[in-house]
Amino acid sequence: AVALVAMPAAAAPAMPVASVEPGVQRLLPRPVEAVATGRAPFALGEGSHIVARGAARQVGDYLGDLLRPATGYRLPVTARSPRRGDIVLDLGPGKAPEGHAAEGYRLVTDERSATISADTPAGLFLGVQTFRQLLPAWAESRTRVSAVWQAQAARISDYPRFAYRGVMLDVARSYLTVAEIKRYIDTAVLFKVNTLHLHLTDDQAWRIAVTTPGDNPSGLDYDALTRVGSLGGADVYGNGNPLGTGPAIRGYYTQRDYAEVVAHAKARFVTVVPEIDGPGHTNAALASIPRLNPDGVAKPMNTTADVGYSTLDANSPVTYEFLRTVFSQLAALTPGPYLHIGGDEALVTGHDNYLTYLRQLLPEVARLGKLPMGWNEYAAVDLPPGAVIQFWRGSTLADVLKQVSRGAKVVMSPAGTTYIDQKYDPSSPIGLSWACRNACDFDRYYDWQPVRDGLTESDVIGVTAPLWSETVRGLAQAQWLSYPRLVSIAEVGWTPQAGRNLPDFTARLSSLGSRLTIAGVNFRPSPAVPWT
Ligand code: TNX
Repeated sequence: AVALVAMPAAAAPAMPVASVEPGVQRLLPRPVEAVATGRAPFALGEGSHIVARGAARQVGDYLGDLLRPATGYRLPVTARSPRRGDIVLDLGPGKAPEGHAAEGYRLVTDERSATISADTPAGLFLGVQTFRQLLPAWAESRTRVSAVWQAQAARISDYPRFAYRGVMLDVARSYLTVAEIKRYIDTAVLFKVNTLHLHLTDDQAWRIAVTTPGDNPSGLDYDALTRVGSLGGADVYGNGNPLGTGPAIRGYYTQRDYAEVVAHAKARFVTVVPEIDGPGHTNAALASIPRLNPDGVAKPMNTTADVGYSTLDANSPVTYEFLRTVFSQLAALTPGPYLHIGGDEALVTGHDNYLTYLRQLLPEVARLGKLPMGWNEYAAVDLPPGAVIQFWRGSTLADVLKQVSRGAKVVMSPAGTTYIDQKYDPSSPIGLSWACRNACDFDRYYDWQPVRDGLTESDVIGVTAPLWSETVRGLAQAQWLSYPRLVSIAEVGWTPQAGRNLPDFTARLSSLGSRLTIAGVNFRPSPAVPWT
């Protein structure tokens, strides 16, 4: 993908990349416990195998695919007893740090082997991301490099602070291809992000195909959601702007496309959380299906960035027939536990209608065997235990706390410290600036406490960085706004609060530039980082 706007390219490393000493001091996010043991380093060689048995094989194959291009080694995934220079994926009960079976892992590197142990394949996968960062940045190269493939001798014991470590892509305001979403995932997992929230629908566009069901009492034309509703996007720049309009902004996912994204994510232990926003943020649906409107007349498509003017009709049975069809097809495409119902900024719905809408939709989500997730406004109604509230602003805090006391959980996305669609500073060519002004670099997104506002550590299941896309066109721009700030949020989600501090994080970021450059990932070389 080519950036359509002149923006600073990824930093040219100031020093030769090979001089960067990878090691435990460089890891992102910072592990719970990591020591350099002072032994001889691990050396990957021509004869190295990846030793992985049973359910560990999937992770072994992933690691092999990752390392073969740069090293040119065969790296067969085998079940042999480990030899010197092998990478060992050791899967079994009791291997992870105690109490952290789900995603914890241990990693030991020395001249004998690199051994990752975990209770689950997910834990192995996370350990692999750490190991990857111990290797020279050239390991990210997609073409062969002659480098010394050593990893510092270390002993690491690690597990996440939160189980939900997310990023949100707003594919409604601007479309991303399946290939772009896959590449975006591939980079995010390097920082142990494990959830991809896809904002699939909004006022400007509808991106997911819904097939017309056999049971269609109102005779709704679901094909129109993509035939009509996918042709939009947030065209904030207007015609002729170098940021581009037209095809880059439009598009939709067939259910096959969508399943392909979900499968790619799943193979990387990433859960996809699909969002169908409502009752507000629904103009594209109202423009596609006339009968969703009380007067039976389709709304015009609207490609402005305006919000808060649209609503589904909470008092029409057609609305719920429509939602049942959409959410049941989405549930069938969703192996993960959550369906996100949106619920934000329903400014013309009316409070009673808003409550009516949620009280009809939430049982539907439960009937589909899923837990609901929604923006914090939706805490206005009683939620089932395990429901998740995505906290983006404090306006409904009393409702949030009440629902939490009844068993709801919280994902923190406070706009001022997680919205990676905001400009870094006024010179950023893309980005909005309502949630954060002037100084919105990685430091601000790093230096905050996700457990606050009367919430406790166990009320919060994690964090998400939303990348709203009114101003974003294509993968390179998405990456530019994400890096390095998504790394900040990833560490907020992974590393215990007491283990985090900004100067240390800044120092660790410095070697990331070369890694991202070699990986072909666009980023903003933030001036505060001494990029090496
Ligand atoms: C607010 S945050 C929105 C989105 C916009 C975003 C732009 C939230 C739940 N709603 O509709 O895209 O601001 O930054």
